[in-house]
Amino acid sequence: MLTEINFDGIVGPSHNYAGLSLGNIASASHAGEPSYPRAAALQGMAKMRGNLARLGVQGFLLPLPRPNDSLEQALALDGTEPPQLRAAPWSASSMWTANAATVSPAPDTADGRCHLTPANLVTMLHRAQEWPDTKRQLEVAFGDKRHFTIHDAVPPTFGDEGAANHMRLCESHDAPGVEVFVYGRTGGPFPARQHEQASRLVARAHGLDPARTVFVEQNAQAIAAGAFHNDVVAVANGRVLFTHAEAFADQAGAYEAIRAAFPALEVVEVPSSAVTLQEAIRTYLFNAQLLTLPDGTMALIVPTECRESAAVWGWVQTMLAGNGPIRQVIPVDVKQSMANGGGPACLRLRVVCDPATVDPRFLLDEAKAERIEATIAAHWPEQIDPFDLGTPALAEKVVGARMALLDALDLGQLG
Ligand code: SUG
Repeated sequence: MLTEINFDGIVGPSHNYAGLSLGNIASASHAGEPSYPRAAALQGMAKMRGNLARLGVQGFLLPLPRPNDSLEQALALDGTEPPQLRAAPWSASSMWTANAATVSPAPDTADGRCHLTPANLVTMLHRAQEWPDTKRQLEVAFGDKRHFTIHDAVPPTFGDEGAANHMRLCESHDAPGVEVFVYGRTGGPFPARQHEQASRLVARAHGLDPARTVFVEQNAQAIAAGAFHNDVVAVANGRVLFTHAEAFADQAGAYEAIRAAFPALEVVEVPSSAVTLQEAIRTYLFNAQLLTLPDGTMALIVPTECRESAAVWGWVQTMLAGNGPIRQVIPVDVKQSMANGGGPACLRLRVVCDPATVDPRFLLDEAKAERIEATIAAHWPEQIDPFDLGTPALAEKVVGARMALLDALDLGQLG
């Protein structure tokens, strides 16, 4: 029985605001502020609990080891370096598991296995350190080689940011789907993090059928406005593509190309006259989880920032009054993650598979949620100020906190 499982990243104990992501407006505008790792992780858990109740299944991935000793050494830190270099080995950015990997479910691939390629994230130093540890974790969670193939990351210099620039349309999870890869072109004020050749390489490595694979260019204006990943301006689920009208370089051409491969496509487009690109990026309306509920209707899990925006909430009310495919809009508070540019959709990696083939230690239930929350409450720092980064006292605290979590989940092998 194939089903879609959301694997949310548990927010790590070193969660902080160092302003490391050029082109990510939230990250830049909160740089230097104190962060609240305990609150951040509990917000993430509350989101997971909500979706567990809604869907009956929920997975998670663990924070990666921080501070990253080998990166600290490689950077030859001696106190004279810019603070951003000092902060990079401490980043908790692996919480945004939409950037952990690109996933092609078994019905889409030539060998009938689910393929995962960890994202190399080479554009940003603090993110480029993630993939070897991410791969190690994926190899445990999806270690059953009869059902999963885990690749190496795409070689540099082709930037790959994983599922954040990838969408799947399908009639049902166990039917072959159409995979849409969205890439950017360099030349604007901010980096285009997803390289076209990275997307094409992943599609080849996963053994996708070219007739069911579509490559679409991101709108350069969207990247310039702060849509550093396509999932900030579009999300797909089932037959539905929920998108801002200015998401793609050639909007009509993108719909046409997708429709040619997937005739049942239903587009829910938000016009710029209702929600500007800037407001969409500020509120993260599209960085939403578009879920199919057990009754077959769709719900959109949005950040609470959407409810606070007159333009966005006005559009939502109009949409709900119609008879489109999205029947509910549910706000969740992930403000600590949002302040670093990570909404509800950034925090999850979708894997379509049979839950029985996943290492059960990565699947959530009520008892485990309580155990994780108790560990967070006991061990996660309440607050981190930027000048704490690099101190031995904080290092001891965050290393100990992660170890306590691994112990609580019987995953000490990832230590
Ligand atoms: O890569 N923020 C992340 C946010 C990732 C959001 N993911 C998706 N859209 N799928 C990023 O820019 C900020 C870290 C800092 O500034 O300390 C950061 O890495």
